Amino acid sequence: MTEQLTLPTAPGFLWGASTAAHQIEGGNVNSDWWAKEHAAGTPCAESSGDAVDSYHRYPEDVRLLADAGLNAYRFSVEWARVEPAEGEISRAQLAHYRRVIDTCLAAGVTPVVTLLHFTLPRWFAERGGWFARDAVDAYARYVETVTSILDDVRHVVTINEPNITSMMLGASRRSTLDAVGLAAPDEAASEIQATAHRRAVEVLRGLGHVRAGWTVANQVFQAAPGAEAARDAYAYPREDYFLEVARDDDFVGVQSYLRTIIGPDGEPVPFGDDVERTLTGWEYYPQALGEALEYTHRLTGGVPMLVTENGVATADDDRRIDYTTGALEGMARAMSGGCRVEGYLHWSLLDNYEWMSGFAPTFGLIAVDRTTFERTPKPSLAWLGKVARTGELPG
Ligand code: GCO
Repeated sequence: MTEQLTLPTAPGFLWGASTAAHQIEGGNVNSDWWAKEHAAGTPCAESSGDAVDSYHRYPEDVRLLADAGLNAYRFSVEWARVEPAEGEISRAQLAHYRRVIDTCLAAGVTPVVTLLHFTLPRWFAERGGWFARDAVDAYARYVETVTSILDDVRHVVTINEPNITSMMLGASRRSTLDAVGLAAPDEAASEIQATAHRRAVEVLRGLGHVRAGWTVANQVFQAAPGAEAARDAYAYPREDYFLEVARDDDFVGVQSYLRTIIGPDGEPVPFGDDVERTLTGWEYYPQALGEALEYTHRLTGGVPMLVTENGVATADDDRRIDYTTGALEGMARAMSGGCRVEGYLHWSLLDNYEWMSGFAPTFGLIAVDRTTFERTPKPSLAWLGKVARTGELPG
């Protein structure tokens, strides 16, 4: 029996794709990640270099997205560009990001603006990053600065995946730098980011027209038989804490790719050799999104959700369509079960720089030639646009 699943359609629902500045713009030389990529013994496979030159080519990127029938674009503002030295604001860079917003609006695309997507200005990182005495004030000042370009913007993400940042900081503080995985988070960093987030929400709400939230990397923690308590203990500092903070927000960004099974020893259970893996080495598990939405709904007590990332690293675009079909089926079921979801933003619009893994894992709906920067939409882009227009999953 085929189940009849209905999905909402554009324009009432946000259907689009996500990116992040460091991963697509290129030349982000004043950021801590650029420094990390270029440090002796760097764990990064390669430099982000020119990335995919979206800093200059964003009009084409937005046009391709809009032409496919999508109506939302999530991108990030790069703090290291807007405030290249402490207290020194670049009006030209603010104007650049305002042009990105204007380009979206002119194309009928709703901009979803992330204020901080992992990368920090070097000056901020060098004085201790989130652990510096006045880190929250410095971040709040940056947020206030960016408000000057947020006219007509309705969706703002304050901090992307603070839970992953806390895990990265947890790993580095125990001097197992870059053993990122799901390391025990630095709980001080979690609290500082929560404080910074609340300050940003307050500033953004002051504008009157902005709805603010943060995004949480959802790992769909599952318990192996008998490991329920171990699962809960593992999940709390890595995920639940951040969802609890989101209870007071206007929306919460759900970012979902995979699941993690926790064994009775309280550690993730490695998956077997028979499991299909993606180019990031993750289990191919499209059901993750529906489960992540239901979990987030429960933990936040029903705060509206925006899928701010969901996708798969694969060189086979048919697998991307298959994965996304499974994910959207899960989303449709979650919605019919009472989850309030306001949009689906696929990760990613473009093949891009995947942090330590470099350019090899391709998540994009659009391929990019690394030498000429020529964009070539994959079939999945038109496919997602059709889903957005019709609310139907073909096949
Ligand atoms: C993250 C990000 C993205 C990634 C994506 C795929 O969570 O790491 O928000 O920057 O590229 O999740 O790994």
